Amino acid sequence: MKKIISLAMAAMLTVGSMVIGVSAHKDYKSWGNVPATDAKITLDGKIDEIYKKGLVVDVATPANGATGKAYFVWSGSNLYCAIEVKDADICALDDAKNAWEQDGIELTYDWKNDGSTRHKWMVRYDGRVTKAGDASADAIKAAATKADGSYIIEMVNALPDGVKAGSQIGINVLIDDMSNNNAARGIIRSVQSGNATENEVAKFDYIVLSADKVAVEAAKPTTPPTAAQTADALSLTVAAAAIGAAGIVVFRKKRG
Ligand SMILES: [Ca+2]
Ligand SMILES: [Ca+2]
Repeated sequence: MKKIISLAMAAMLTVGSMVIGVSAHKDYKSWGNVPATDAKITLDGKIDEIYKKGLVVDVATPANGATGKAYFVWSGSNLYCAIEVKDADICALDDAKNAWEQDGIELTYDWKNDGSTRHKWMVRYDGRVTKAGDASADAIKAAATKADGSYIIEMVNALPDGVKAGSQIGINVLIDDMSNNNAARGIIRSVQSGNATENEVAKFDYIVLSADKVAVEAAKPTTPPTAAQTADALSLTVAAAAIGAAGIVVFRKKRG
């Protein structure tokens, strides 16, 4: 009886916490599911095909010159994020300036999605990384490529212990957009980061690591597969035999 009462109380507590919410942070919105993949991803500052099957988020609010797209997939114990930035005025980098006063991106994860930690990295368009908050520099690897009017920053983080399929991760992404020879600065956020400034971790929205897997589609063959060729040859033989047999019948009828 005692056990039944304990179970009933546990059930009531569970229902209660679901109604009240475990923490306010979890009441914010999901950016969406980040699919898993077994595809090989090369950290080279280029958008691998598999990213296009991932979670894709616009980084374009408020509009302020630069815009971007952020791609997310996860694989094994790694979370990948690639951000492609369109920036018509990419200013020269200057080591004397702060990282956030250079063209580049800022990526922040709250691994427990409870507002308790702020793991932030600022990556400039040449791939240089500056850490902030609770982040360590070796928790991220980054590569970058730059073209006329655009750059790509590709990053991979090892997932901390306990972060797995089903986990929610608080997140904020923004683009630091300098213009006019570094004289002016704009910040471009993802729409989903609109609730919070870059350091208000407790207000972050979140991503969800999905168990669903995505794969790159196999390239279409340029010649028909062997099995189809064999089938075609076989049906031609059957057709020829049928014509032959019909020919014999006709011939016999004429003779008869
Ligand atoms: Ca790549
Ligand atoms: Ca710029």
